Amino acid sequence: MSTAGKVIKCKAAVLWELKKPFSIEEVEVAPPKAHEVRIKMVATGICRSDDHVVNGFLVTRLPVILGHEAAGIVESVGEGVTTVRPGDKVIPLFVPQCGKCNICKHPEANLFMRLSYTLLFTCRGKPIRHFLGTSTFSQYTVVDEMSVAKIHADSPLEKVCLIGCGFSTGYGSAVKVAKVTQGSTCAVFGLGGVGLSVIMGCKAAGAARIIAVDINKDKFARAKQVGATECINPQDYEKPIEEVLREVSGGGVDFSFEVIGRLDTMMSALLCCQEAYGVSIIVGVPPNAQNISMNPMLLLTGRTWKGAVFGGFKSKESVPKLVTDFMAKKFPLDQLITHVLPFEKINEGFDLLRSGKSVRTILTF
Ligand code: COD
Ligand code: ZN
Repeated sequence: MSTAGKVIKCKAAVLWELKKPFSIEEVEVAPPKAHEVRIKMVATGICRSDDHVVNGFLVTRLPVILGHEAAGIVESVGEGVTTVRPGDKVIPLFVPQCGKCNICKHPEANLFMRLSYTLLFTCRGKPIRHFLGTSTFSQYTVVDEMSVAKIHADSPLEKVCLIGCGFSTGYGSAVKVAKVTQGSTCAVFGLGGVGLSVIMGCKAAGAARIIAVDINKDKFARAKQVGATECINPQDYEKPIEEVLREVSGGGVDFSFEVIGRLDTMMSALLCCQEAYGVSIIVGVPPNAQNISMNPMLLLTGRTWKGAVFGGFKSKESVPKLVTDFMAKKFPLDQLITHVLPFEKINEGFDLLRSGKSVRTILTF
């Protein structure tokens, strides 16, 4: 029997309070209104940013259904929806692309807009908040049409869900934001799932040397597997890591990436790039409301310092292409997936992330 037009009762992981485990609850999911799409979730990744909400580092109103890195199948669509149909495989987009605003029309920019949904989910009679316009920790979710991309009908959803956040954020930072060049030397600070994806991007762009930097040496084997040519642990040196990197690169790297989310490493990444032409990219999300004080001379000499969300990709047009590139084996995703768990074990998945044991855990529905 068709569920279109009806409220769906299903399971979702609700966060009622900060720093508490998720609770698997029965929720009610409203039918999609005009220009909205209801999706049956198939797989969702657990991203550091979801955990940043749980620990209060990223501020969102509660109770909420988190999750923003996923893939699923369209269940039904609201009036006026033209770009997806029931049965299509899709990836929800936490960075929507409307195609009409100044940001979307700019050739180099992507849109980062907070859509406000209020009454899509209810649980025990209470409204539950949406997160980043996606809320993928639920068997069904509703998103705006500008927050969903149709992908190839044969794509493996339990893998390509990573294209919804972590992979694209890292890979795009290298190929699209930095525009890494053939034969260049790159330094990547932080070897989580996003940092590893930066390495894949540097490799795809033809970098000759990719220097991976992390204080956890257990991350080095996987970094080498995906393309790092050297690995450095800052704790093995007396002098600051930027000096070490300037020395080993003969005066400074061409491209550096901060993929940790710390102010001190953002500064080190800037300082390790070549003073006259180095490019440094901020990928990690910094702690809420903190500032860096810096000497403008560092930029006056010729360095470039930039950042972007979602690897600078325009989401709705780029995600389907990234999926076909993955299917054409242009980059791997398997090395990023360390654990696969049933959705109900979401709290176990978060524990793995917090203990540093996982790169990415995929929850399957
Ligand atoms: N020096 C070197 N390495 C360090 C240091 C240090 N001082 N401190 C920690 N590290 C290492 C850790 O050992 C770890 O290996 C790595 O840094 C960080 O990895 P993870 O697993 O915590 O993080 P990731 O790869 O999942 O990436 C998360 C970011 C930190 C980049 C996070 O800010 C993010 O997801 N950014 C994406 C930006 C974005 O668009 N966000 C919006 C939605 S997600
Ligand atoms: Zn994310």
